[in-house]
Amino acid sequence: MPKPILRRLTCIAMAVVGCSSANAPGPAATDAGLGGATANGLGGAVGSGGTDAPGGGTPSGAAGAAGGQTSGGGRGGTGGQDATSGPSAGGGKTGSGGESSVGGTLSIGGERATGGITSAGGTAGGGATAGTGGRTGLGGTLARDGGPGTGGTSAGGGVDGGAGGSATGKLIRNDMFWKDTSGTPIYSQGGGVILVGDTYYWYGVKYNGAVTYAAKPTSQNDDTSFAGVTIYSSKDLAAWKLENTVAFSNAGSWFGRLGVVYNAKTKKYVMVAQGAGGLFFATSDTPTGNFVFDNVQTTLSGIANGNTGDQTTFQDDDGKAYLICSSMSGRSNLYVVPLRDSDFLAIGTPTRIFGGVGREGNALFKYDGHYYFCSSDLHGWNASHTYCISAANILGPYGSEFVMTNTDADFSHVTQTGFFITVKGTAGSFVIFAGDRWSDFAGNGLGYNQWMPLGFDGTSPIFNSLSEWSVDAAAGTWTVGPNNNYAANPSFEADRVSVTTPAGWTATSSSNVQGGHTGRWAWQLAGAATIDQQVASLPNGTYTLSVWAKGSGATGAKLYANGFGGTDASASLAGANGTWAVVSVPGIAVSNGKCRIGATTTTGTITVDDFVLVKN
Ligand SMILES: [Ca+2]
Repeated sequence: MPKPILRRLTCIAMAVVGCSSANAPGPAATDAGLGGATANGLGGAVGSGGTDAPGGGTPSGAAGAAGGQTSGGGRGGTGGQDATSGPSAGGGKTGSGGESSVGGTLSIGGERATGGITSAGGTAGGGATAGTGGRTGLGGTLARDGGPGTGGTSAGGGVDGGAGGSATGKLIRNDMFWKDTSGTPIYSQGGGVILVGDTYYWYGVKYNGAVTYAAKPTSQNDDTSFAGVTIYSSKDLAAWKLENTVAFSNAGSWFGRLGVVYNAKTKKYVMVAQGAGGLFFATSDTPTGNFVFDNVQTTLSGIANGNTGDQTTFQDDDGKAYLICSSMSGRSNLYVVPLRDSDFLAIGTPTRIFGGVGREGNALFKYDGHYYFCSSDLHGWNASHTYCISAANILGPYGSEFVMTNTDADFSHVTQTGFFITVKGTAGSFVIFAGDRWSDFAGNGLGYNQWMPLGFDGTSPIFNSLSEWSVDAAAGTWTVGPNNNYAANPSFEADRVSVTTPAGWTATSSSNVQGGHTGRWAWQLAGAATIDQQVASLPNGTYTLSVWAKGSGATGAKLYANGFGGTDASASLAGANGTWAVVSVPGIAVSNGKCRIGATTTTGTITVDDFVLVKN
């Protein structure tokens, strides 16, 4: 069973971090050169904010504008380019620091304030002088990571330092079907991303069943027939352009689990996949070209049972490329397999790095000199927590297996380990966990691609189960998104089987039932029953809680929030009938960084799904 304890401990630690003072740049809100209390005011070209001038609703500091002494950036405010926050300026709740903005010495970062590019844990922006580290200064309360050294020199936030700076960040929204730049759904499963120059290329498989499910995500299918390998490009990791779809006439009955690596000797991009009954190789002169079939290895010597379970590719900084895989049939052996050095068109000698229990969804990333081999349980198309082993050398020896922190609370945001992207920028680096949600074949919710940022506690990776976050690929930083849903496992899709306590929740007298508002599952309370979860690590502020519900005779039913530092809040669910309807509890003023959310009833039955706890 999942153990949410780890997640909570981590969140508590994050919340404590969030309480310390910070030094994020504050938006400069002025009105035609004078800091007035004007909503929606625009800062003058060289205006100075006046004393006590509050920022307007959506103020924009103009170039050169200086925030007033105690001016507060308004919600949504944007610091102007080169703006200088005043000594006590407060960043707006979702304010963004300007590109070269400098945080004032006593400034307080907004709860989701975003530091400017050059102030991400840098010299004056995030925690240099006050020593609070970039993590609260730039990234907001929940933000983590940003890489070692992002925190200021005297800051406490070195290792976990500034998540920060995202003046140009782009939102990643999970739990939905992604669209490419032309508005067409992105069909890419079981693939990988490589970086060529300043452009990321994303390869994955388009299955015909994925098209069917995205068009009507109400019941899963088993149509794994191969439509092609899609190739998308992006410079910001958020907007993806479809460059090509490559079909292979000899793909076979199963084609998938592919990766692309570049061989400098042959100057070829090499695609490695499961296909045509073995290990399938194809090449292209360019990252987006029509990859041409080269060969299939049908028997892989040195790998138990002669072929791979799941697999991905990994290319190290020295250019060497590897197949990352488990063995077929039981999948109880894990391997790092060098590809043939001369052309990458065959495998070399496998090194068995782990064994004894079945693992799949195998993928590897490198961070701060350590290699992390991650994998999942044998849950078929369903979600799993994420197992991890790490080593200083890619061929090992690897240490003891552990479950990646937070991945047990909602089974890796209802995904299976897919692949990883290491984002290196001007202000830091971090790793994206690119999870595969095989919802087309498992029916477990919306969307195929769920990407979450990883943080680190020393050499221990920490999973941040976010539904929305902002990535700044150029800076190598990230922040929590303004519409992030803070509830874990909100749609009850993590548990693929019948349970009486769902992952991430506590429950009495209830169980999951099939037929969700979204996905396969919902949660049903019968008689005197309750389901709830403690959400920690919440930035203080006002929240709205909502849930979809239907029911019968549930006269005492209610949706509730408590333990958030204010008066308990609730809304009746007693009116729920046989049709799904949404009920909300607005105005939850969180002042202690946490909130318990749930639903309860005393009579009848009520079925709930799709909890959302979002900051206003
Ligand atoms: Ca559901």
